Amino acid sequence: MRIDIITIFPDYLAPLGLSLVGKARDQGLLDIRVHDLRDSTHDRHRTVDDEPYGGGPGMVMRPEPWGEALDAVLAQHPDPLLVIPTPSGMPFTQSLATQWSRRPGMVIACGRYEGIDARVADEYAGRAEVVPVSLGDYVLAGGEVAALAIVEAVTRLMPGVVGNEASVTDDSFAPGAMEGLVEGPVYTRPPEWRGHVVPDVLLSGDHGRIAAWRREQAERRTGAMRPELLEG
Ligand code: JDQ
Repeated sequence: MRIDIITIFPDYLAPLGLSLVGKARDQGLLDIRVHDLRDSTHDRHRTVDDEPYGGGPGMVMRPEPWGEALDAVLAQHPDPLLVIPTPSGMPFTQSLATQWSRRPGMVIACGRYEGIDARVADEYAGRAEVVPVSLGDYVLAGGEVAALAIVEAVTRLMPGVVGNEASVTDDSFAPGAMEGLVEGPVYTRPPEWRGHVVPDVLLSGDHGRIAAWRREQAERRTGAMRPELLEG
């Protein structure tokens, strides 16, 4: 999979050299390229922002550097997907992560300030699948943290990136795992730690009782933490 990330803070993406993602890159399963948006500016101050039309606080990212950077990068994608993190986007879900893990690649445009001039998304909608996405209902300072989360969620689902297939498909939100429930508690050794014990049932070896107990725990926790998931 080929992933291009465009940002004014390339160093923010340094963690993509670590852990699972870093290993997948070393193995050649993943080709991640981080681009500095300022390399697509042509004024002496490498300006990427300007005042918002209509007034108001903050600054908006100018369309011209985005146009130059995206033209170059999208030309290298046979089936282009342009992901734009923004608080006003559609929720980024496990379902999107699964769909995107089956694609040849994606381009992630990381904005800063109050976001990117809206004409950039309009321009590329004719040439790419443009998807504005939100990680959740809170406001980050820019798209970089969202890009890290998206890359990690997508790439861990690629064949060969995680050795243990069951640990991927059994996740809380994986389609078909415990449909619509969050995961219950998990335990490892020792059987007692600082007076806290592992529930007896997990040591019983009775796989039927264990499965039933886990389901009940998942339902209990879903009701406590995510009651909206139990509607319907
Ligand atoms: C950008 C900002 C005020 C945007 C600039 C680019 N889920 C999620 N939360 N926040 C973001 C995504 C996000 C993504 C990209 C971003 C925030 N900002 C800051 C500030 C209005 C709009």
